[in-house]
Amino acid sequence: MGNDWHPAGSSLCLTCRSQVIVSPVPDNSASTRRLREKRGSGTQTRTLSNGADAAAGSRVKVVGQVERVDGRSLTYLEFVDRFMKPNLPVVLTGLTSSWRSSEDWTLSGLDDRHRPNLAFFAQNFPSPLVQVADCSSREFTDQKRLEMSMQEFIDHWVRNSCTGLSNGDCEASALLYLKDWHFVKEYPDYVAYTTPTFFADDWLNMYLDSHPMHRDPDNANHNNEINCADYRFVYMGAKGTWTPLHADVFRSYSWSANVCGRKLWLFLEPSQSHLIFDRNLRSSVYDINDDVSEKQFPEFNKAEWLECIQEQNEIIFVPSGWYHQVHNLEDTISINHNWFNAYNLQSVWNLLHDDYKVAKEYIEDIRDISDDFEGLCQRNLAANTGMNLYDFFIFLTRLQVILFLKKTNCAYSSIYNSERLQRSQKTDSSRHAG
Ligand SMILES: O=C(O)CCC(=O)C(=O)O
Ligand SMILES: [Fe+2]
Repeated sequence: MGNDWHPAGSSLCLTCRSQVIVSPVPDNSASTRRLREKRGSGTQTRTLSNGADAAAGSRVKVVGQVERVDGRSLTYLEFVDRFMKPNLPVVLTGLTSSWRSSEDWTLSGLDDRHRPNLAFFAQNFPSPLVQVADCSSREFTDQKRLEMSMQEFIDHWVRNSCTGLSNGDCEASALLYLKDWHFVKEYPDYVAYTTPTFFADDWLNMYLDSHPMHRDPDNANHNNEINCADYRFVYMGAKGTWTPLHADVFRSYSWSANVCGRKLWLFLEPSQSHLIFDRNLRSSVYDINDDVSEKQFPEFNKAEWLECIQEQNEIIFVPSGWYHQVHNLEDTISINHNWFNAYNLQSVWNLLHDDYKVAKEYIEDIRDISDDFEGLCQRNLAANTGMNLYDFFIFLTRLQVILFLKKTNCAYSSIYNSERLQRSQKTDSSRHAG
């Protein structure tokens, strides 16, 4: 969809994963409490987290479950033919048994179910600043983001944990969800997991290991160029934390592995995306379990959802452009990557092209008085979508070189680094000479 638009100047983190919408909308979401599930003739309701009931009127029509396949008996070509090429979700089992994260990051609990080893995180990964979503406050099209240290986040989690309290009397306090933590970048020497072969053809993170996706000329930090952010994340949240309805950044694929805990996913296929938008195709539903206004979103009730409960050690493949909403049904840690490759590059281009048209329309009224209208469009496009048309063409050009060198077994990053070194030495010596 090309409707993911923030007004220029909004502070979208370029490596946040969700690509969400548009102009400010009033915060009318009473966050998720109850999922109404209509099957056949009856409507079932299911409690998702502690708290009040969802207002009547919300209807989530679940028409099927996501397929589950044992990843150990699936070949790469089968994965491509059955899921990646046709752009269909799947849950893969049996792929995480050797991961260090499964061992270090969890404590064993009842019935072989593990729970997060929070003390391990506080001790071993004392990140000074992590991004945390406050699941009960909406800010534009996403949850309100806060920054805090890992220790503060863990302290909050422990203080508010219901585990072990017989009266269920939890402190009424914000449900905080650590999201988009660039774990691999921050702790490159700690190998928490290996990317399963099915998801290894990843042009996005391969590129970002040596280049930034977008460089704002007003804000360039050339010295730091090599430390470009990536789309490899860890998510950690207590039972009840959740992620609002969205499609992923750049219309990338994502994969998400539960190191421990369980998640409920609701998926909507791309051909139905228009059903969750308002009449002007400007804003989309934030929380599908909310009392979605029929007046604002007249077609919402027609949407047909696929559901999946993802267990510990299972990996879900999220195809391009599928809207999804996610709820942690237990205290959960997951590893999530976004990526694209030849199979979904067309979707990335379609999104960029659509967003470019929206960017232009948005400032059409100042075209005549702008010195550099096209430049402004590209700047806004990058601010809202994470890259602009120039970034995309540069990406494609460099990518060909990277893929060629990879094929011929040359280490691209060492060539790139030595070039950079030579360039900076030249700049240094001319600076000294001057
Ligand atoms: O686990 C979550 O809360 C959200 C994950 C997600 O949206 C994704 O992996 O694409
Ligand atoms: Fe997502």
